[in-house]
Amino acid sequence: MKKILITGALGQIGTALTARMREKYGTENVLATDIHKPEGSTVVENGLFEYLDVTNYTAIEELVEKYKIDTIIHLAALLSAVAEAKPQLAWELNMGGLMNALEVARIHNLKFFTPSSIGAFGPQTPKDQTPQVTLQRPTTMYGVTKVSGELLCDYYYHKFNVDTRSVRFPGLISYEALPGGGTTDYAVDIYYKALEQNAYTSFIDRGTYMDMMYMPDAVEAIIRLMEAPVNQLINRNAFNVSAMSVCPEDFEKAIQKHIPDFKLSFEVDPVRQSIAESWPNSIDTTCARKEWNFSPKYTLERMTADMLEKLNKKK
Ligand code: AKB
Repeated sequence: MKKILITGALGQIGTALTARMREKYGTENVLATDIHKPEGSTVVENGLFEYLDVTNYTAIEELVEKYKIDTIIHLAALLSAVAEAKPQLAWELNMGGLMNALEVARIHNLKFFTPSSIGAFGPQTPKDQTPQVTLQRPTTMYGVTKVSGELLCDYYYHKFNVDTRSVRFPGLISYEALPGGGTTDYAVDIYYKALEQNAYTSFIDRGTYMDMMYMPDAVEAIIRLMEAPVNQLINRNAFNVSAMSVCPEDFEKAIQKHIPDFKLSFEVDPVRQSIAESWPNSIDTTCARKEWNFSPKYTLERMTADMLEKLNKKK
């Protein structure tokens, strides 16, 4: 029986993943944790929840012992735009938290997942169909922590035999919880504003391509990778995963099929634009598809129809 501890469970991925894992593995087998405890949150109210500051090693260990945890899903981290504004805090949280969680996993022999990101690539990385193994010299603090995190997970696997697994997530689009301070956030915001105002002003410039994926595919990817037999995984660094390579005008066209008078305009944020330009246009997901059967279901069109329907219901 799995006993899973999720850190950063109130974040964009955590909110959707906690709900799905509770459904799949049983509410009593999934412990959601976060540094916040908002009233009325489904993550807090629909199952086990504990306050956890991941920079506190002892606090993680106490929860692992108390709930007899066998798997850690470590999601607590600052995203790219916030990390660029607060680089020291980003290092402290993204690396300090990861190191603590990995150490607990080593000592208690736990299975381990933490996400990397397309942010782990940099301007010298091949831009199109970026390979699984390639040059990684990111120019953002977020990217520095993500590439270091990938290496640290590799180290714990090779040196201590900790079963670490990871994916490089692209921009994730979801309706359950908002992303907190990423470069790809425009791709979530655009749907909210399309319904509220029939218009959106994008902080990412026209023609800027980045990889994206709908949250149900991201959640399914985590579960599939975690359930893949050990001997099936050839690559141990974070797997490239993505469902689409898109620019703001692609969202505009997809939304206009449902809201014909939707208007897209641009007011580019230089910080997030330069982060976006340092990332790939599209990444190659062959290894994930071959080694653990990654197969996203949502195209841009299908995702757009579902996002608009789900957000309309929330109104
Ligand atoms: C961000 O934009 O920072 C994240 C990511 C791609 O890792 N969504």
